[in-house]
Amino acid sequence: MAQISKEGIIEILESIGRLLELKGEIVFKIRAYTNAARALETFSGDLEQLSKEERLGEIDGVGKAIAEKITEMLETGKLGFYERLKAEFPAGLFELFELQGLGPKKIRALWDKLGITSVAELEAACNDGRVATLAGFGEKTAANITAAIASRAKHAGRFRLGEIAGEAEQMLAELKELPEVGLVSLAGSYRRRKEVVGDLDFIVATSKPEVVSEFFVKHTMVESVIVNGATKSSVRFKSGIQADLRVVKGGEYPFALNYFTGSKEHNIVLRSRALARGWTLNEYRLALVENPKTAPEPIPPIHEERDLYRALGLDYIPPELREDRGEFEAAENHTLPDLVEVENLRGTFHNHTTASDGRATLEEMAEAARELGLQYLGIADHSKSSFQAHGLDADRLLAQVAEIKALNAKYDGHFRIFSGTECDILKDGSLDFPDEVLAQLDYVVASVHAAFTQSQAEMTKRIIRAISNPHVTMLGHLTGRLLLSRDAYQVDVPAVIEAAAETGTIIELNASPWRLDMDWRWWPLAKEKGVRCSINPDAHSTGQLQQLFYGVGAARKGWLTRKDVVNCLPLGKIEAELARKRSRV
Ligand code: DGT
Ligand code: CA
Ligand code: CA
Ligand code: ZN
Repeated sequence: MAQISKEGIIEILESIGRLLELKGEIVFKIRAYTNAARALETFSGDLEQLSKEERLGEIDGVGKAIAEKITEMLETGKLGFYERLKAEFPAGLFELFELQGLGPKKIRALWDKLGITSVAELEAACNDGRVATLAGFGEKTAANITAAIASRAKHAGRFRLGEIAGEAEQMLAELKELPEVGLVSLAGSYRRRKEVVGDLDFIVATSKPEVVSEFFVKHTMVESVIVNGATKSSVRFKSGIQADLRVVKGGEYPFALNYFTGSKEHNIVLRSRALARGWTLNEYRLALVENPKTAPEPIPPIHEERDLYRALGLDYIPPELREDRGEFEAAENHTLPDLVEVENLRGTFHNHTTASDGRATLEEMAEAARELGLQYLGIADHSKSSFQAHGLDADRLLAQVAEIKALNAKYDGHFRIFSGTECDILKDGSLDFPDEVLAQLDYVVASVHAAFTQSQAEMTKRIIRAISNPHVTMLGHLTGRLLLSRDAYQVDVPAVIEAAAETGTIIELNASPWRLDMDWRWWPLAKEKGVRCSINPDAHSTGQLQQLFYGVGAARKGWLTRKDVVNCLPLGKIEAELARKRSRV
């Protein structure tokens, strides 16, 4: 038996061709491999037999050297030459070949000139304009690459929560409207508000499963149907995300909802708590264990999820906390936090206007915030070092301060705009504006926007130096990550949290669905150290103010209450909070 299929061999030959081109080898050497791959595609004979008879070279397009390599692959399933060749390149570079329209020559140029060795780095270089200005590339190529990266991510099977929330909520709302539907909910990672979601899980209680399933699979939002069954249907929405619909009977609903909300880790603990009482818990019901060793407790009636938790000796655990990260102990001891809600927010900081890279004017942003029912809006346009985002210099910033003052006079205390800046943290941790300028603002967000490749020690020192400045009210997007796109830079998060606690600096929870940074996993530590959070939409348009919704989801996952979130403070109290650090000695 051959150790490898013909398709496998063709793939390796093609890869070799690409790698040789990447290496800058002469054309005929490259052609030898691509031609051999073409030849094998149309060859219908028995490769193994031919190899045994040492007659592979008789195939048109396969020379002696490549015939030997094919034999090696047939016999061992591998090719030493290929393994050695691959080892000459950084591993991440191979992902770049998955991007449509990007060949070895361009990849070589990106690697040589910009040091790009991964899709994430390439996306960042497209975003900050480095690709467009590279010789032989230009705006159009950069835009094509950005589109190719987006389409690859779309099919990679993971989605930022904010990318698919529109489809999820629309389907949910329409299912709710159906007369045949009794109860309906989204479950899974979406309900738990994970920052990245694999697929959507809808749970419906109905006595007419066919009607509901039919509605689901025939919806205009559906691109293709994967499974169309009586109790379970799966489809792919236009965004590319898969959505599962599970149809259950009314009595099964709390169990199905609970099971499919997860997380898996949370479910495992719930099940073992049930077992300890002599019960088995699954996605449909709670039942008595068969042949119990001791007499089981009677099962109380369960009408909703809350009843299930109570039966298992627990306070109701909100979906965002169901990650088996301490929620069981707290639910047993009645110490679960009263989680922050969207309705608790009174204002927001870190928003951009047309003065830097936003799409709405100051006044448009203020009006949109008022419409959302907020009492105040913080403006924090970029500072001058973020030139690609049209960062403001001191003159333009102070002109904006005056403009805000005039607008505030008009609002006459009913609403307030706070003057701020998103001040760049420079390489050495100094700030993009001198203290005299910062002192004229209501608050300052300090963020890292360049020199991401510093060592962890340097980056940590840089950020801590920046937040040690008494004018820095809050730290913007702590790690710089762009979900599914750019990794966080190296930074010692606990050390920064410690420094924020010591200096009285607020840490931002950047609510952009691309960021959700600082990550929810760190907030319990920040809270323990007494660091407060500001949920900031980082809005670059009026619509993006609603990103606050994702921020609240992440804050809830981080166990935060309204007391931990400064922008739950009303106008009249928030001013003192903003001034608190500056007035410390
Ligand atoms: P995702 O879709 O990858 O973002 O994450 P989830 O949590 O939505 O996972 P999914 O859709 O595969 O399954 C939904 C829930 O169903 C999951 O959170 C817990 C439950 N579940 C699925 N498979 C298992 C399993 O093997 N064991 C247990 N205990 N629960 C499971
Ligand atoms: Ca899911
Ligand atoms: Ca699923
Ligand atoms: Zn920023």
